[in-house]
Amino acid sequence: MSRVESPTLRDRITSAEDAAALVRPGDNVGISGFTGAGYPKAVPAALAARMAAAHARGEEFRIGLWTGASTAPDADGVLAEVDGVATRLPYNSDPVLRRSINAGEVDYVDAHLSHSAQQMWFGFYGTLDVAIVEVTAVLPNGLLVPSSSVGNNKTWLDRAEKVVLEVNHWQPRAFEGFHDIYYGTALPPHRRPLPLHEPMQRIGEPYLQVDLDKVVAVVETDAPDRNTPFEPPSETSRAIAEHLLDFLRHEVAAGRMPPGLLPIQSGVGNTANAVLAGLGASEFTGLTAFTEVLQDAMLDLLDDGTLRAASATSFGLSDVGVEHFMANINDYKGRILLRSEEISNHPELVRRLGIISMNGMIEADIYGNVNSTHVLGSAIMNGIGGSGDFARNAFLAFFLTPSTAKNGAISSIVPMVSHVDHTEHDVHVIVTEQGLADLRGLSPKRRAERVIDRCAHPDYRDALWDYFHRALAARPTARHTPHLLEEALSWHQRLLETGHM
Ligand code: 0RQ
Repeated sequence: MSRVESPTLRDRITSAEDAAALVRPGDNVGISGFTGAGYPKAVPAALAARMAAAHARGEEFRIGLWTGASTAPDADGVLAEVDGVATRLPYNSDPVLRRSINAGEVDYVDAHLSHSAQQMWFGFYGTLDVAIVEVTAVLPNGLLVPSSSVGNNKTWLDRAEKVVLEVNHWQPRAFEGFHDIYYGTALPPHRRPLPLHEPMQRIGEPYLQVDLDKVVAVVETDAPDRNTPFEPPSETSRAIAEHLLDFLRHEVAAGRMPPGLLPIQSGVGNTANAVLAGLGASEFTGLTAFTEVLQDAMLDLLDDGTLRAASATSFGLSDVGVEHFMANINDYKGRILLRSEEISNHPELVRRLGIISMNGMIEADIYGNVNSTHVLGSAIMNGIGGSGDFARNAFLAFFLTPSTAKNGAISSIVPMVSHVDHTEHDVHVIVTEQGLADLRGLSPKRRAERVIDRCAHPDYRDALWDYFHRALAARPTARHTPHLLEEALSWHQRLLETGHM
């Protein structure tokens, strides 16, 4: 049975190929999708086929591609493979597209996720020609039941000149009621405080709205989200989790946090997943999450009562996680809310709710600056994503990493990061499997001592102490944040020369 219940839109049901034909070379195209959930499954591939045919004829066919965050091989990947992406924002983790970005062939705008919608409204990105948005169903009155992510869909639907809807029968129809879409945002100087005081408060509506006159095509699909399997927690990630949990216990004992903690935000990836698993095995219970992505471990926490409820903008589940969610969907109703990313990541809300943020990183320097995005200062890994939205405004901002990368060939603690995403002012606690450095209230020199002592791997500790002491001795008039600039950079350069990178 068709899920397109609006008679007006039922008349516009068409094939993915016909829908893709509505996109023109040079268009800016805003698609749904966030961490492999809720992206359009059919039109991007059909568009890629058109692009390949155009390129074979010697014609240029590339687009500006805007999303919620990362998508999947059958969205970002297929378009990148045919060299169909000219510009991309605000976040990518697709390996094929990453290669094109790092080869200098794609202009990538790596933006704070909470900024992406408003920067579009401000007009910073130009016009949005086409939105291609996956939904679960279209109601008789034209309201849209969102799917497994919300991301920037509200903004893309609002602002695009033409809209293509993909109605995916694979998404559970019972998704209706899992979303809270806030339509009260305004541009400065007309902004008002966001009326959200609790992580699970509803401030919007369960549906996305679209001007039916703009909908040029509706495509029905039945295809799964891309589901990334998680590795079981390693010894390293378990040690990171243990340090972090001990610290939270300490904060509760010191009276700086209630026993039920404050709402948690967790980044994606295996380390973050291990921390959540550690929380599940701990004595903490009745917590809430105000986060971006609900990965498998969050479902486990909801199941065992560690988490009472979770607000996010997207799922990011493995096959097993999806199966479990679908089989028990009604038990999660009212305990999971998906919001637009401009709300899930909103600095005002992160500050008001007092979030505990926990994000991965590539490297940190001894003074507490964090690089989340670049290898050797130049090649992008993924992007800043929501890590800046949360860390900058969090009650407590953790950054987590194994103390070494590439099988021990590289220290994740360095004299000076090769790229800065989170400055020393935004980073509260650094955690590696070696230990945890609480940097709150410390001057740069005291931070350096603590980071080297607690977080660096023993193989690199002496070299870091040596650097710090020589930097301190080098210039008696520059001892606030002592550095030996050339040497700090050559630390990274050395890795290049030894062939590890
Ligand atoms: O690369 O797969 O090629 O070997 O970085 O590293 O150890 O698997 O760690 O999955 O936790 O990701 C920062 C990338 C960490 C992630 C980052 C290489 C390493 C490997 C991945 P290979 P791991 P994780 C909410 C929050 C920014 C966005 C964010 C991230 C790869 O956490 O993208 O926080 N964060 N969003 O080998 C060279 C080092 C390295 C290194 C790791 N020191 N030097 N390479 N790597 N450390 C979610 C969203 O916003 C959507």
